[in-house]
Amino acid sequence: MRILILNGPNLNLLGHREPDVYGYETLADIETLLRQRAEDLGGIELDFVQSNHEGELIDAIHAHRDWDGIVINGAAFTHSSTAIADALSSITIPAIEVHLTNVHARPETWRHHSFLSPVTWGQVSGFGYRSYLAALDLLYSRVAEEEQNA
Ligand code: CA2
Repeated sequence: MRILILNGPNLNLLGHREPDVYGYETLADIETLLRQRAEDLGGIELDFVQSNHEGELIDAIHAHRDWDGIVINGAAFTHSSTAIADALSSITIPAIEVHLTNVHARPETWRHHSFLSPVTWGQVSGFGYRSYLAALDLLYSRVAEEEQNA
């Protein structure tokens, strides 16, 4: 099983700025936790891509379209990018939208709308780094079940 973990703009700064909002874990810490979890689940192959550029995120979605699933934190592009939404609609594998913070509880109302939610399997929002771990578990469970039923 192969899962892409895709992270959008500014998430490379995680752990270094605004830890009260986004937590103390760096993106490298989250990668380590996900790799441990992937191993516990029986050796899921993970690829990690972070970019501050919309087109590079779209290229990563296209390049992994024959993988088994995508965990995506689109960061601010979540709230603006019809192009990333189109890229997710153009592939057939399931994607889960994740957010460290509960975007619906944030004071900025522009964070309450997601262009990605309508084209993803679902959203995990508000659990810090645990949002990523939950999304990996959910994708694993779905793909493993589909493989068993095939
Ligand atoms: O809660 C999330 O995971 C977000 O996707 C994070 C985005 C924000 O625009 C979304 O509304 C919710 C922001 C990522 C910015 O990352 C930073 C990391 C460290 C310091 C400052 C920003």
